[in-house]
Amino acid sequence: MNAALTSASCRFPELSAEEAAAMIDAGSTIGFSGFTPAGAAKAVPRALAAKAKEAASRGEKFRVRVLTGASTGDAFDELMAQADAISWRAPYQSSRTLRKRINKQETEFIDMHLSHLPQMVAFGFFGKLDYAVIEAIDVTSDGRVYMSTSSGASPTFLRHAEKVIIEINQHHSKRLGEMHDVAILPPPPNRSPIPIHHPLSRMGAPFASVDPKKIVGIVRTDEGDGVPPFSAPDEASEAIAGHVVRFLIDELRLGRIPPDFLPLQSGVGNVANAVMAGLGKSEDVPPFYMYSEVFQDALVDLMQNGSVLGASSTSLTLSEPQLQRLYDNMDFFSPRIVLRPQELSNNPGVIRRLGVIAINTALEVDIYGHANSTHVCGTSLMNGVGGSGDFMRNAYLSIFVAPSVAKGGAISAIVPMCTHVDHNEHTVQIVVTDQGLADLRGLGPIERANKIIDQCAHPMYRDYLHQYLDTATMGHIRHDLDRCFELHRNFLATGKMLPG
Ligand code: 0RQ
Repeated sequence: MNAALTSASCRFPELSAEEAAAMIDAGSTIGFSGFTPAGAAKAVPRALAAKAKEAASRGEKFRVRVLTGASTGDAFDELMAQADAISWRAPYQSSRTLRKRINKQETEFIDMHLSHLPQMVAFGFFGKLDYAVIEAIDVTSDGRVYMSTSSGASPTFLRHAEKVIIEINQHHSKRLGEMHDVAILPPPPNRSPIPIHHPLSRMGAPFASVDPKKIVGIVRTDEGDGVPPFSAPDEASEAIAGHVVRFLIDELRLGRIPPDFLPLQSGVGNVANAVMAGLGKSEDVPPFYMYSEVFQDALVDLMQNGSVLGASSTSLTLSEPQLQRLYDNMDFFSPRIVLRPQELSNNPGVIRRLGVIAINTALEVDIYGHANSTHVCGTSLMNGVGGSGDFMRNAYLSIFVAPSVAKGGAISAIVPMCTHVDHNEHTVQIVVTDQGLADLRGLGPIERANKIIDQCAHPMYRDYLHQYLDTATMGHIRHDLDRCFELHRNFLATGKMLPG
């Protein structure tokens, strides 16, 4: 370990990643930066994974409790899960190996709304936060931390952790600070109205703050976020995008969306990317703003061609070529993007105030409009609810999209009853599959059911679903409690929801 200068006025101990990992005891709770792979700590998680592997080679276990803003990338969750270094994880993940461990109950996982995370940390619901490990582009001697490609929960981790390690990543543009707008809400009931009246409103500072006495060291890195590029949209995604775009244009014509449009939020994944690209291409959709949590690849082009005027997000989740395009054109992009902590990017009050149009993907939707985003057959975690609930519950328009079938038709996205409910019938307003769109606003349960089956279910499942509805027990909502999970039971028994 040797002392060295970081920024001009600043002197903190310089550590190798291995020295940093050596300080961290098994069982520690660590808040890492990162919201998606964007801005995730890199060197210290890798060194912790190596430490866990080394412990395993001696027949011992080294495991820690991991908090981040949202998911991370292969270089973090995947690597740490492969080394069995994670005993407990919140609030979101999308790693294949970690998912397996969670579903085998080898790792405890707390699936939660992302906007709730900072408050939960602040009030100590996860216990003491031993360390914050935060990627930054710079840190000053008085404790100003200039974060990299995401804000997420890092400002809160920096405030509440007992010890802090900063990964200074020189891969990123030094101008990223121009996009960050950091504020931490005071505890209730002392919260004044949040002064965000427009997606690009600013209310805070370009840096997060930390007590410099807590910084135990700096680790230097030079490494991209490793965000995988999106593959070209498939046929189903294109069809879904077409239905969403036509619907929004109709809403605009009917005056239910104002002429200068409303801010949009869109989830991650290929369907979401296809919808954004479809909206950007449409000549009938006026240029619009994003109020979202993830700024993803499609938006770089859309901003440059003027289809997207500006964006509020908590992360720049961009593949390397798109990120470099942004860095090469910072004079253009910097005034058009605001990166906020997730408590603000996903804040229910702001989302309702701005009238956000939210578009997210579900695994399955039932005939009454409940949506399952997280648990296959009600038991196996896929990724987590992420920010989808923050947006869907509070949006002006809550739109769920999903391909009508998965696994080559073996699974229907439209089912009699969802095996797990993340978003209920009172929240879900519009359901869209490649087959069509069901606008559920103003409809009672049986009207909703018929519309969802006729517009959204794949033709091969429609007869089954109608027959289920027609023969189910009478009530305000009709269900047959013996048969409501028959499709799921068939799938678990035979690998197909319907025989044949
Ligand atoms: O599996 O890749 O093995 O074929 O699920 O499905 O259609 O590729 O869609 O990548 O957008 O993921 C809901 C998981 C959809 C995601 C979910 C299988 C399907 C495929 C993926 P394969 P697709 P996507 C913003 C908001 C919750 C969080 C959220 C998600 C795989 O969108 O995690 O919205 N959402 N956050 O074959 C069994 C079903 C299935 C199914 C699809 N009914 N049963 N498997 N699959 N439907 C982001 C943040 O919060 C950061």
